[in-house]
Amino acid sequence: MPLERFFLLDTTLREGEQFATARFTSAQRLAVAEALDAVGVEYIELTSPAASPQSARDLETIAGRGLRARVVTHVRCHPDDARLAVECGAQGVNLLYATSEPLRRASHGRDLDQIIAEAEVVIGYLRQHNVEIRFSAEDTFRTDLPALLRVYQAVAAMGVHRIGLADTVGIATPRQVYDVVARVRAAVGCDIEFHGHNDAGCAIANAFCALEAGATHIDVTVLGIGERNGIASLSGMIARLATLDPSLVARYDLERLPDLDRMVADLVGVPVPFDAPISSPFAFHHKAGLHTKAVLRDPRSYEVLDPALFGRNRTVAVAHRLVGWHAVAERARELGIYLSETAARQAAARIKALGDEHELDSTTVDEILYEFAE
Ligand code: HCA
Ligand code: CU
Repeated sequence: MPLERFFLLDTTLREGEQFATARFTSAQRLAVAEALDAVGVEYIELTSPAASPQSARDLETIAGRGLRARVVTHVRCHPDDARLAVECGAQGVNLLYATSEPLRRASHGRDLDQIIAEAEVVIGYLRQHNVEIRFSAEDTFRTDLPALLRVYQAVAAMGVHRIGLADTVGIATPRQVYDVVARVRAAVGCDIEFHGHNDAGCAIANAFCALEAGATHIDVTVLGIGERNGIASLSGMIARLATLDPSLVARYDLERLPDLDRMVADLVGVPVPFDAPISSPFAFHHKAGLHTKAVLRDPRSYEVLDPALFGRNRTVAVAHRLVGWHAVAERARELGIYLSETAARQAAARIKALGDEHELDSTTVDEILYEFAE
């Protein structure tokens, strides 16, 4: 059954470098690779060594570092690039060839027979070297299914370890991903990788459906950074899986995720997004009275993820006019003050009235609580 055997391939150092504000120095590339390795992702994908001389040197350094993760590089399906990848010591080579009609026209102009013939040369070369080989059809979801299956079956017969499905333009729907992956799953025996962009906000949902349909490898980046608005995020994918069953992600060092997200956010000069699963400053923050009442009684009422799993704490907001008396009483307890229910209700009423007048801060609220102390 799917979900039991899956691998995360982090491509922050390839797809992530394609993010508008990303430019990692060699030292930063190494630091990101080591941080990813410490979290425990199974694969780390690096920019093609053909991209620039420093990219080739960085691949050599990181692939030679003895990380637990497999270090793979992402290259065009071209003999020169494949050779360079092998020479730099990559442990895996992720080949890419555009198969959709719009991209074939705008990009390389080859037909399917030519694509398959060129793939055979490159895959034949790589098979003589000790590397994991993946072949991905760029823009999979705008490629017609018979053409797609033909390409995948051809490269599977050439002995690739994995084929890749890429939602390059972020157009696929979760159901479509499920259906296409299931069709591909039935047609080839090798592993299946999914790479999904977030243009329509479906990257994580699509990646999850791919897993449900039998994909084995999911591409992610830290915070989801990548071309345009990026792909599925590492923390998002982990959150998605952990809500089903924390044991699915128990092999990762989850407490490192918030730091890793902050580190990459700093490197590319953005804040950790407010809607980032796990790492958002507000991911475990509760505000409205109804929510705080229930969550203080039983965290599972409004939390599907235990913040402690990720080394985070729950926070309960009191300095606002939506506050409820339970939250007020809890804040008083934190301050070492005892408030009866009546006093807590009165304090809450005062906070609400003040909150109608202006913004509140926690110092003001604490002062009110001290006033009501018995
Ligand atoms: C791109 C390439 C890619 C490749 C994905 C893959 C995409 O930058 O256009 O190798 O599977 O989204 O198609 O990132
Ligand atoms: Cu991509």
